[in-house]
Amino acid sequence: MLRGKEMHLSGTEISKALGISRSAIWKHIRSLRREGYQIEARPARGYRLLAVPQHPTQWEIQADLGTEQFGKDIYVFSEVDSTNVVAFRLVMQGAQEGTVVLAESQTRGKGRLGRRWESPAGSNIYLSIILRPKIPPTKLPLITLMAAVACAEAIEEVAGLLPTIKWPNDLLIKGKKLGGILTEADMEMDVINFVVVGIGINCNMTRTSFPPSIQDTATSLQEALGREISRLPLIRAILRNLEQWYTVLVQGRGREIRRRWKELSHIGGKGIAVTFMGTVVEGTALDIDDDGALLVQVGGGGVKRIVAGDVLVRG
Ligand code: BT5
Repeated sequence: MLRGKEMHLSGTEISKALGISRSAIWKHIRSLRREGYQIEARPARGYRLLAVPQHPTQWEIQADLGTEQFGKDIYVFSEVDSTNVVAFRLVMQGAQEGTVVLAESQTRGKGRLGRRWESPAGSNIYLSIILRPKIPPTKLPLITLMAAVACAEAIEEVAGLLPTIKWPNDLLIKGKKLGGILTEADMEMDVINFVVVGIGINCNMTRTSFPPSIQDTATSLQEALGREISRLPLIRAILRNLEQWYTVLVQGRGREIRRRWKELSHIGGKGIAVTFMGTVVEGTALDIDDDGALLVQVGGGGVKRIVAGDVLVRG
């Protein structure tokens, strides 16, 4: 209603036109501001729109989404500590499965094991989604793998580039890190209460805008394509693909995820070293098993099963 208006619109006018109370209007204005809309509020005059956000909004994403459940509720913020942290808070407030949190920037973007995810403003995707899978906790690693597959396919659909996946959570282009996935769960011995899957994808960043520490190892879609990409269709494609692959997972068809994951795997058959909490396993990446664990052929003909760690590809 405020779009294209030079003058202020009073609370009474808006309230009449939309049939909602003035306090409801104020609540909406506050949530629009959190999304990056600049709205002036003057006591005797009302509201005036000064600037709209440059990033995809909740309504734009939902307009042509085509999912059943994922993205029914979407929260978009200009800046948060971490979208995963916000998603955890929303679960405590009763958020439903498929609720999405997006931010333009993160002040404490999280990688795995306490590492940091660089999250500058205005150019990338930082997205978290709340899931309540009815699967045994042993199958949890499959969530990360299915999310990696869904993101790789979404990127191919929208940008025409198919990333490879490095176990367990890296999306790579030409061996450089384009994105990462952080799966965090709240669980008990034999039941998963909920899961938050956090996805970071570098979209419109140039090499020099990466911090020096990751300039040689990170890449973005803009770098790979030589042009900027629009984030809106990519966000939609990610949510659609996630919903499809998640359905495959909860229907117990993990084998299909495993098969697709292997086609996209960056490490199959390669010499690797996997590090986890100070221990290193060296060998050849063989496969993943039905629970998403990595199987490594080690010296002497043995096979080690690895459930967590960082992979270094030797060649
Ligand atoms: C990851 O961790 O790859 C998981 C990243 C998940 C980020 C998303 S953004 C939305 C959601 N909210 C969050 O707070 N997090 C999730 P890991 O495998 O531990 O990789 C971290 C390492 O990647 C760092 O130690 C750096 O070396 C490198 N890195 C950091 N930021 C990067 C970036 N923007 N692009 C490429 N590499 C990066």
